[in-house]
Amino acid sequence: MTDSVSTTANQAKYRADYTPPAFLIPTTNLEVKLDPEQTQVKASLVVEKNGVHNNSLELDAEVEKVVQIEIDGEGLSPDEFVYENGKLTINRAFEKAQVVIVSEINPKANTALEGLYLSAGAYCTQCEAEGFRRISPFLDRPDVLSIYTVTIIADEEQYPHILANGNLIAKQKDHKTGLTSVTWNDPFPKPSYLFAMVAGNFDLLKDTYTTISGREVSLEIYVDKGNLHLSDHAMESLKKSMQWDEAKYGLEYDLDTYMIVAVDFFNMGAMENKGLNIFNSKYVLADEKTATDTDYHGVESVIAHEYFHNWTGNRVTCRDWFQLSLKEGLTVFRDQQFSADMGNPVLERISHARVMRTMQFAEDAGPMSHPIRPDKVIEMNNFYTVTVYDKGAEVIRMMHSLLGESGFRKGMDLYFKRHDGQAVTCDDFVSAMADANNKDLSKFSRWYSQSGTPELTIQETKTGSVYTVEFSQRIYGRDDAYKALTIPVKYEVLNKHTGQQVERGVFVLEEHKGKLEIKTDQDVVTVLFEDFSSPVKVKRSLPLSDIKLIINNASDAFCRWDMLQTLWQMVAKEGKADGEAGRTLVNCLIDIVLKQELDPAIRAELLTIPSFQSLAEAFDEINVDAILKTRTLIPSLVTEQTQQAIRNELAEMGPVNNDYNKENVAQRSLKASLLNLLSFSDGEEVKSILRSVYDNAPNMTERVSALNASLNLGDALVQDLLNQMHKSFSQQPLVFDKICQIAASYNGDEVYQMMEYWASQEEFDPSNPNRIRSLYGAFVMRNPAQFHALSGKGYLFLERLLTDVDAKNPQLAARLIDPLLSYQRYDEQRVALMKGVLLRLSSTELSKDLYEKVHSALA
Ligand code: 0A1
Ligand code: ZN
Repeated sequence: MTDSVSTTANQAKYRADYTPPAFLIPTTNLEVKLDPEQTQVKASLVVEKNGVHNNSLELDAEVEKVVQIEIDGEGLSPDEFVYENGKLTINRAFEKAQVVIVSEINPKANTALEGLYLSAGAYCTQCEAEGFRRISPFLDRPDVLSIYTVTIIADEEQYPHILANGNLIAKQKDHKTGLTSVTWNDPFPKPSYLFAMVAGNFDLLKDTYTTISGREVSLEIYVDKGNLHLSDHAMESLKKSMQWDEAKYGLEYDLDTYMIVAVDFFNMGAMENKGLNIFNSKYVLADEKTATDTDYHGVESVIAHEYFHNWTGNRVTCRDWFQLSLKEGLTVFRDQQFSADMGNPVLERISHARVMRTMQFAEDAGPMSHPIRPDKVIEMNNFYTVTVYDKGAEVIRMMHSLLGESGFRKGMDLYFKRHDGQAVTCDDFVSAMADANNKDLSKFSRWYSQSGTPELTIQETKTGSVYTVEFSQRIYGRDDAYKALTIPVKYEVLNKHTGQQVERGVFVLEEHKGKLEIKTDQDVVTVLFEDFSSPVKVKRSLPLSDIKLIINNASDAFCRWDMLQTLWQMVAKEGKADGEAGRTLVNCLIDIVLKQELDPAIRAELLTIPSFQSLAEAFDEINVDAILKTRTLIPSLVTEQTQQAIRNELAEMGPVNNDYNKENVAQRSLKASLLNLLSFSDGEEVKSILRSVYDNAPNMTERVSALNASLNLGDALVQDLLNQMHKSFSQQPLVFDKICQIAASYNGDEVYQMMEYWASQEEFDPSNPNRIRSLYGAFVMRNPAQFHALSGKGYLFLERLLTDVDAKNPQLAARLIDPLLSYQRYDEQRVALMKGVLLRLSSTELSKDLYEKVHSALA
C-alpha cells in the first residue's frame, strides 16, 4: 500500500527525555511466510492505551512495505495512517484494540544483518537493539513487554528446522501449498529485542539438563551440516553454566527447552534471545584440531554470558537503552566470575585489566567517551562498548568488594524479588544492593553518571612509626566538574628489604583526597590495587628497587604481573633499552626465564610482550617509534642471554596432552611465550625449531603459537606455514580466519600483497563480518607498525575499507573505525594524516553509525 523511504536522521536521543510508552502491547501474534525476497509478516497485536491521553499510536517501522492495516477487523483507508521516517502513525482513536499489520520485508537484501536475514541459506534474526522494527512495525523499545505466539510458514524440506522462542505448540503441513506452518509460544512476556526465529537445515546436538528442582530441560545446539563433532565443548559449557548459576545465585532455567543456533553471518558474539540464542559460529564450534585454547575459553565464556542473561537481562530487563549496562555490566561480571571458577582467577583478572587499559581507557579518553549509563545516543548500536560492558562489570565488581560475597548475594536476591518480570533502571539495581545491605550507595552511584578514567596520584611518606599513603583522585582537564568516586583499594604492605608481608587490607577512598595510615617500625612499601580492585590509572613514582621487590614478592600474582607492566611502560617512555629501567626489565625477564619453578600460567603471562596499545597507555602523546622499538629491543636483549636455556626448556617440555584443562592450557601458553621470545634471536636454527613445532603440533594452539612467533622472522617462513595451514584446512572458515589474522599482522610492506592474496581466496566472502574482522580488523588492531606507518598508507587503506563496508554493514564499519578516533593522541604528522581521513569521510554520505563516530571525533 505505502512505500517508505526511511531517512537516517542523525538525531540524538537523551536519557533525560524518557517517558513511559503511550501504549502497551500485552500480546503479539506473528505469522511469517518466509521468502528470500518477499517475506510477509502479519502481526496481530493487542494494543491498549497506557494512561489517559489522546496520542496517536506511533509504531517504529523500517519494513520494506506496509501492505495492510486493520483495527478490530476493519481495514484502514490510506488517509488513516502515515508511514515515513521510520514511524508508522495510525490515526484512529481507541482504548484497546486488535491491530493487524501486514508488511513485507526482503531478507536477502539485508546485508546489515539486523532484523531478518539470510546467513548462508538459513533464515535468522537479530533484534537487539532496534532490529525488530525491520521485521514488523512495533513499539520497539525494551519497556514494552509482550507475550509472543509465532507461526512460521516455510518449505520443510528446504528448512527442516523452524524455530522461535519458547515452546513448540503446533505443526501442520498444508497439502495444497506443500508448506509447513510451525507455531511457537513463549509464556514469558518479553521486549521485542529478545524475539528470535530461525529456519534452516542443521545438524542437531541434543542433551538434557535436570535443574536443581528436578525439571528436565532439553538442550539443543543447531550447527551447519557436518559440524556436529565441533559442538561438544559448547554443550559442556552450557551444562556447566546452568549448574553454576544454580549454585552461585540460586537461579534456575525456566523453559523446557534451551536452543542455541550457530550461524556464520553475525555482527557480534552472540545474542540471548529468550530460549533461542543465536551465536556467531566462532563461539560454538571448537575441537582441538581447529580451535585454540583461547577459542575454547571464548566459547565457554560466551555460552555462559548468554545463558546468564536469562535472568540478568531477560527476566529482569532494561527500561530503556541508556540502561544497557544494567544487563551487560552485570552479566559480564557474572561470566567473569564463572570463568574464574572454571579456570585460573589470576589470568582472568590479567585479561580484564588488559581490556580495560588498552581499550576502555582509550575509549574513555577519546571523543566517544561516555558514562557506563550514557546520557546521549545517536545510534544505539554504537553503545555496545567496552565502557558499558567491561567498565560496567568493574563497577559491579567494586560493589561486590564493598558489600562482600554474601552482601552482594543478598542484593541480587532482593533485585530479583523486586523486579522479576519488569523493565528497570541501573538505579533500581543499586537500590536493591543498598537496601539489602542497609548501606548508602548514593555516592557510589556516581560511577554510573561520570565518564572518564580517574587518575590516582599516590604519595608515600614515613614519619616516625607511621607510614602514610596519600591518595588523590582527578581526571585531567576536568577538575571543576569532577566528583569524587568511591574507590576500593586492596593493598598489601611489604617489608622493603625482606619482602615479607606486614599487613593486608582494603582501603576505601571516598573523597578527592584520602590517607591510609599504617603503624609500623619496619621499612615498608605498599602493593596497591591488588586484583585490579578499581578501574583507575595509577600515577606513582616508585624507585626501581621497590618495583623489583614487588615483582618478586607480592602475594597477589596479578600485582607481580602489573608491576612488570609498569616497568615496560617506563622503558617505552625512556625510549631506550639500555637505560636503568631497561636494564632492570631485562634482568627481571631473564630471572623469569630461568626460574622454571614459577607457576607456568603466571610465568607465561610475565613473559608475554605487552601489546602496542598497552604501552601506548603510558603516553600523553603516543610515541609510535619508541613503543615499537621497546617491543623488539627488550626481547632481543633477553634472548641474547637466555636462548640456550629457552631451547633446552622447550626441548624438555615434551608433548602436552590435548585436553582443555587449566594445567594443559598453562603449559601450552608457556610454550607460546618461550617460542615468541626465541624468535627474537637470530639464526636459521630458530626457523627450523618453529617449523618443527608447527609440523609436529598435535593441536591448533601450538600451530598458532609457531605461526605467531614466525611473524618476527621475515615473510618467507610465515607465508610458507600459512600456505601449509590453508592446504590442510581448506574450506574451514574459522581456520581461514586465523590465517587472515596472522597474515594481516605481518610487519612489512608485503602485508598489503598478503592481504590481497588471502582476500582473493574462495573462503573470503567480504559480506561475512568474521572475514572482514579477521583480515582487516587484525591489520588495524594488531599491526601498529604498518597501520601507523608515516607514509599514511595504513590510514588510507582503512579509509577505503570503511567506505566499502559502511554501504553494506554500518555496524561493522563503525567498529573498524575505532583506532582512528584517538588520533589526537599521536604526533603532529599522524594527527594530520588521520584527521584528513576523518574529514574526507565526514564529507561523504555515512550511515548513522559512522556519522556519530566521525562527527564526534571532529567536534
Ligand atoms: N546482547 C548481546 C550482544 C549483542 C548486541 C547487539 C547485537 O546486534 C546489534 C548482537 C548482540 C550480548 O551481550 O551478548
Ligand atoms: Zn550480554
